[in-house]
Order: sequence, then C-alpha cells, then structure tokens
Amino acid sequence: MTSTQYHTTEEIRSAVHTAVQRQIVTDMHTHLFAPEFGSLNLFGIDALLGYHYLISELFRVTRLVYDDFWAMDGLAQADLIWRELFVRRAPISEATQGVVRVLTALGLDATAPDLTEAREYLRAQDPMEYANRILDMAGVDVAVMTNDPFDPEESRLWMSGIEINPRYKAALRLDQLLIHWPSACATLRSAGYDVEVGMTGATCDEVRRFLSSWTERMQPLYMAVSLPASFTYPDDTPITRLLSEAVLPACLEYDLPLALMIGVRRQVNPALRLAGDGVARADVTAVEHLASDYPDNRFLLTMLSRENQHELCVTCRKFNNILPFGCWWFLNNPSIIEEITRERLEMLGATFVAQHSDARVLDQLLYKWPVSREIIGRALAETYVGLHHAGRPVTDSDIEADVHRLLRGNFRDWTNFA
Ligand code: FIX
Ligand code: ZN
Repeated sequence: MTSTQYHTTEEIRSAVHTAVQRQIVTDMHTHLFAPEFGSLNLFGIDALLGYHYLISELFRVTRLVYDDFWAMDGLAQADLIWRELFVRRAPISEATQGVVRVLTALGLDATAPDLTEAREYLRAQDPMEYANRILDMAGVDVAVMTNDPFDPEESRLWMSGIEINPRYKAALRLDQLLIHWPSACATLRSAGYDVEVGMTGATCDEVRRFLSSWTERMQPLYMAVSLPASFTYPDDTPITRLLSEAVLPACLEYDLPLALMIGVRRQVNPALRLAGDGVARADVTAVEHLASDYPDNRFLLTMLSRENQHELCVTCRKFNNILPFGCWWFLNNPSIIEEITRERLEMLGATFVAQHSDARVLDQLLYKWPVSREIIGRALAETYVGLHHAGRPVTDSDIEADVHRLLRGNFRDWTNFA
C-alpha cells in the first residue's frame, strides 16, 4: 500500500488529529473492575459525583464539617456535590467539566437542577452491556485494573475462580506488601506463609511463593506499586529487600514489568479520606539505581510531581529498560498533559505511553480519553509540523505508526500483550 505524503502544515495537523481520534487505546492503568466483580464495578451518576477529585473540590466551596459529609449516604453526598459544584456555580474545573462531558456523551441534561433523569438512566442499564458499550464509546479495547491481593473483598472473588470479561486485565498491586510490611507480614502468616517481620529465614522465598500464586491466579500484565515521594533505593528498609529478593526476581521469572508510580504523599489531610493525598517532588536517582542494578528487568514509570518530569525523561534516555507512562492524577489536566507530552516527544521520540485514564468510575472513560486524545494530538501535530519544516516529508504511515505506539503498541510490546 502506498502512503500519502502531506505538503502543508494544515494537512499534517488534520491527519494527526484524525489518527489520534481513530486510534483504539489500551488503557494501561485504571481502578476499574470488570462487571463480574459486582459492587466493585463503579458506574453511573452517583459514583461519578462521589469521585474523590470532586470531594476535595466540594470542600473548596463549602464550610461543611468533614464528618457531617461522611455521615451522609452516597445519594445525599451526590445530591450535595451536584448542587454545590454544578448548579450553584459553573463546573469549570477539569474534574467537573469531565462530568459535564460524560452526561453530554450519554445524551443527558448537564444543566438539570437535580439527578432524577441521570438516576433513571442508570437504573435502566445492564452492567455487562454497559461496560462494553462505554469501552466502545471511549475507543478503549482493554482496561487494566488495579488488583490488590490484600483486599479481602477482592481476593475472595479471585479465589472463587471468577471468570472476567476479557476486555479487563489484571495488574498485581503490591502497595500493601511493600509499604505496610509489618501488617502484610501478619496477613501472610495467617494465610500459612512462613514469614518473619524481621525478614529472616525463608521470608523472601515465601513472599515469592505468594507472588507466584497470585500471578498464576490473576494473570497480570504487570506488577505495580505506588511509592511515596520519600522513596529511596537502595536503603535499609524492608522495601529494598522485598524488591530485590522477591518482587524483581518474580517479575523476571514471569517476564512481567514492574510499574513504579512515585511521588504521592498519602493522607496529607486524613479528614478527606481518599481525597486527602498530596504530592511532593521525589528523588529520581532511586529509579536510576533500580534500572542500573536490574538491567534485565523492565520498568514502567510514572511520577506525580510536575517538577520530576524533565529529569525522568533524562533518566529514560540513560536506561532503555524504563518505559515512562501517563500524566498521573494531579498532572491529568490539559495544560500539563500538553507540556509533558511535548517534553517527552522532544526527548524520547515516541518511546513512551502517552496516557492512562486512572478512571475509578467506568463512565469517566467518556471524558478522560477525549480530553487526552485532543491534547496528545495537538502535541504530536506540532512535532510533525517541526519535522516538515526541518525538510523531511511527513506521511500518513509515519503518523499512524507513532499514534499507535503512544496509545497502544508500546504498552502491549512492553508487557508481551499480543
Ligand atoms: O495510587 C494510585 O494508583 C492513584 O492513582 C490513586 O490511588 C489515586 O487515588 C487516584 O485515583 C488518582 O487518580
Ligand atoms: Zn491509580
């Protein structure tokens, strides 16, 4: 097949825009659950309004006492958030605009005075059919979940041999194991593993046995951990030993990448619960040490602080066993996505995963992906316009190959996910 060559900057911009809109995405990090997980599968208006991004915005505009909010049931919380953030004022923040986009995409009235219509719509949906429909509408073929083997509700479902919709894949999440070792150790002991909190004896082998058993059960695409901004490696904490003697060898054995998500400051304001986490700049040298000590391991890497993005790009230029991904959480805003994507394109070409949604509620795919597609498309278009000005003809196959790499191919190659 012959490829089309573009001759003007307008043609290039329009070709990139079209390619990004058409590209099917593999959403490599979400907090979604397949419908078979029952109540863990969040969808619909009340879940959308209960998103922790909106809860912190509610407290920007009211003097409500935190405990009074938490004492309300979910429906009353959603009613209050709707009234305060969508009716009494224009929903201009990124998270509130997102809800407006979702309602509009579903054909619902985003200016409604209350939630009656949106709740009626929700009641009419079948969870299985709805999941496939929203994934299709968002142009997402597969959503990767976040699966915590220490969560009693979730692990019970996995143990029951649950069969899940193949459009959802697992990621084995290790926060409990790595960050809360003493309590994880107690849980492992009660499950029959011969582990010691002081990490003596068979502890690391037993942790590997635990990882093997969950890898075989969940068939994850990668293992993952979200680490605090204070994370250092190597040091004399259990994390260093668990990483080097259990997690990284297990990743090698199963040929899985390890995703490191670095930069959170958990519970800066505990009264806000899930909405109470913050951010700080982290030390990228920890990543460099890991990448250099474990050259045969593959890492997926995202950092939460805007201030870490440039140095992470530099680190990725030094270590080709790191694949940077996404504009995470507080960075998932148009202005910052544009900045980070341009910086990565300039420093790394198309060797990164442009975005993940981090959706917690299925319907959020209907805003997070359209926003990201738009901005990533703009950044890539300017990159190709630059190439055109430099004197290299630009073709549709160049553009389509890069769009595919950024939104689907790189992640799939890194995880051997055909
Ligand atoms: O650790 C994580 O995976 C974070 O993305 C979440 O825990 C965070 O609460 C979130 O939802 C960010 O978008
Ligand atoms: Zn997340």
